[in-house]
Order: sequence, then structure tokens, then C-alpha cells
Amino acid sequence: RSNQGFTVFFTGFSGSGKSTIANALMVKLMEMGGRPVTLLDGDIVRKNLSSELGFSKEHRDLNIRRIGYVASEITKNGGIAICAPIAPYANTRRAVREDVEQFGAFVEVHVATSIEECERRDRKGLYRLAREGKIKEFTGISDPYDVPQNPELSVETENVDVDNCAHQVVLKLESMGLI
Ligand code: GGZ
Repeated sequence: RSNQGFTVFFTGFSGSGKSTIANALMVKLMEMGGRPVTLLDGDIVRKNLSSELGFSKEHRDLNIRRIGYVASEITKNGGIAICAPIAPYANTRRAVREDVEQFGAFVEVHVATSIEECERRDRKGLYRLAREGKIKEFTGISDPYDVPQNPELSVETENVDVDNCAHQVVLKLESMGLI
């Protein structure tokens, strides 16, 4: 078993299942013991680190770079960082990858649940507000999402349950020699 720190970076639409998969993965990794696990979930980061930021490209990039900085520090110190923001811009994801890879592995996981499915679920009612124009710059509706071209792993929650998705991540981490 390697002792290198690493970062698992989930990216996908609002409502795609990032947070639930990230939480299930955190539980699995904690049960295995060893390295400390830190979850940097989108809404928790927005509340605690990025409360002054909105959803312009500039603000999203700042938010993601902050997450990347914290993840790189955790990775440097031999921990496991699990990040779960939308992170819609490929160039910003690449910059975070470069920050983290100075110190350890960066495992990008695309939660590829389709925008149609996310909007159909509309768990928080945000898609409806976005359609009504009451939320501007909403990712997938009125704001861009660059589909990851070379993620380490792609999962989706339309046909696969959360526990299975988290298990796929565990298998990937094992195949990469990280756990
Ligand atoms: C996208 C928005 C927006 C807009 C509010 N676009 O389902 P949620 O509620 O909990 O997840 C979404 C969250 C996105 O924050 P992130 O920090 O992950 O975004 S980014 O990575 O782009 O910085 C959603 C809510 O905030 N939300 N307005 N306009 N999501």
C-alpha cells in the first residue's frame, strides 16, 4: 500500500449525484483506515471558503482554484482530498490537476448523468428556477459545461446506484496503486 496522498475530483452537473457519491466514497475510504479523508463538497466550500462568490466564470474559477489549493495541501501532507464542485471549465480543472500533481495523484471522475436526467429529477427546484430565468448563468441551462475529455473515470447515476458508483471509484484507486 502506497502512502502517497491523492485527490479525487468529481465534476458534473447540479443534481448529477456528485455529493452522494463523494459521501459514499468518503465512508468507504474511512473504513479502510490509514490516511485522513477530507471532503470538499461544493455547497460546503461555497458556505465556508467562497461565500462572497457568485457564478460568473471569474468567480467559478476562483472557487475551483481555492478548492484546488486546499486539495493540493491535503495531498502534499499525505491525505486524501475528495472534491465535488461542478467545475464546468476544462482549463480550470487542468490548472487544479497541475497544482495537485506536484504532490500526488489527481483522479478526475466525471459524473456523467445527463442534463435531461438532472432536470427531470430537479431535487432542489433549481432547474425550474433557471428555466424561468430566476437563476441566471445556470450550468447546463444558460451557462456552459465543458465535458471532460480524459477523466480517469466516468460514472453515471441514471442506470447505476450510488454505492456501485463509489465502488467503481474504489476499484480505480486500487488499479492506480493508490489504496
Ligand atoms: C450552477 C448553481 C447556480 C448556478 C446556484 N449554476 O445542486 P446544488 O445547487 O447544491 O449545486 C449547485 C451549486 C454549484 O456550486 P459549485 O461551487 O459546485 O459550482 S462551480 O464549480 O461552478 O463553482 C447548485 C447551486 O450551487 N447553484 N446557482 N448559476 N449551480
